[in-house]
Amino acid sequence: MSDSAHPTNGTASAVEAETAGGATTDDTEQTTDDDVDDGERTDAAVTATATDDDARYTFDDVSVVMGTYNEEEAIGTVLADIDEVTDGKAEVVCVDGSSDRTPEIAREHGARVIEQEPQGYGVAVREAILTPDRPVVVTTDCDDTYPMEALPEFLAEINDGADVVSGDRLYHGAKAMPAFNRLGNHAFAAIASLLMSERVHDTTTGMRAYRREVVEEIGWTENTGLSAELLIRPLMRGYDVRERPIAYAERLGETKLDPIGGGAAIAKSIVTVCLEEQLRRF
Ligand SMILES: Nc1nc2c(ncn2[C@@H]2O[C@H](COP(=O)(O)OP(=O)(O)O)[C@@H](O)[C@H]2O)c(=O)[nH]1
Ligand SMILES: [Mg+2]
Repeated sequence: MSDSAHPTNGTASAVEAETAGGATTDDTEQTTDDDVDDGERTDAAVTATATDDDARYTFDDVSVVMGTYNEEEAIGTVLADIDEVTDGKAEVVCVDGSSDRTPEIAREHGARVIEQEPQGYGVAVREAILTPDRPVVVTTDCDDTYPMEALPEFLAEINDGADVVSGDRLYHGAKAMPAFNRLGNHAFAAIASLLMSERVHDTTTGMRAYRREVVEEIGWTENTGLSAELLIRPLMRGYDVRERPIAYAERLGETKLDPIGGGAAIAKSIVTVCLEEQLRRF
């Protein structure tokens, strides 16, 4: 396990994955220089790995999804970046609750817009991850904080066998993040690591790539805490979850998360989800 790209691998219990779609190969080798997957995963989970050159996913297999809530300042930049980095190939899905011009701008950029009353981050993002039928789903926030330039690296990790690739904002210091949030995020990672007996570094990041089977096979329960749940449940079920350092930029527009109420909700989600997953093992 190297420091520069700390992988987060599950403990290989109770894996429920079924075989993947187009990229399934017979090649079950998933070794990388820092992948410490300990080899007890089921055959089905292991065959969900795209490691054969002919079966590698491209951006034609990727959907980038996000909740959008009054993000007219940022959405043009975010969608233009995705377009540029993926050469226009990635599909974009926005679950939108805006009262400003966000959905119009999204449509102008060719995104698919699903309208939904604003009910919180997790309600929007759950809809967003379950909507596409492409084999790789990438989440991001629509606030220009996340580096779309990292999409090729995330896709490469999926092609290398990862089930979930999670962007770790704290590795590089996250100086653009408000200090209170940064402190909170370090605390969330510490609590989750203790409860899982597995070191994680950033539980609430909004930028991750998932094999579609992972998002479909797990039942998601959290709202504000969905981001943490999306890391914890796959990891505790033995999926190959890898954290990768990413840059994090200052937000365009206003945050939609109340730091205190939202932080408390996230802490509660982390404890609840970790305990549920521990109990599930018995
Ligand atoms: N559709 C929808 N999107 C939301 C809602 N709440 C937050 N979002 C979006 O979810 C993403 C994360 O919210 P954000 O304000 O960036 O949270 P922060 O990163 O914790 O500051 C942004 O793209 C928001 O526009 C909501 O109730 N409905
Ligand atoms: Mg954000």
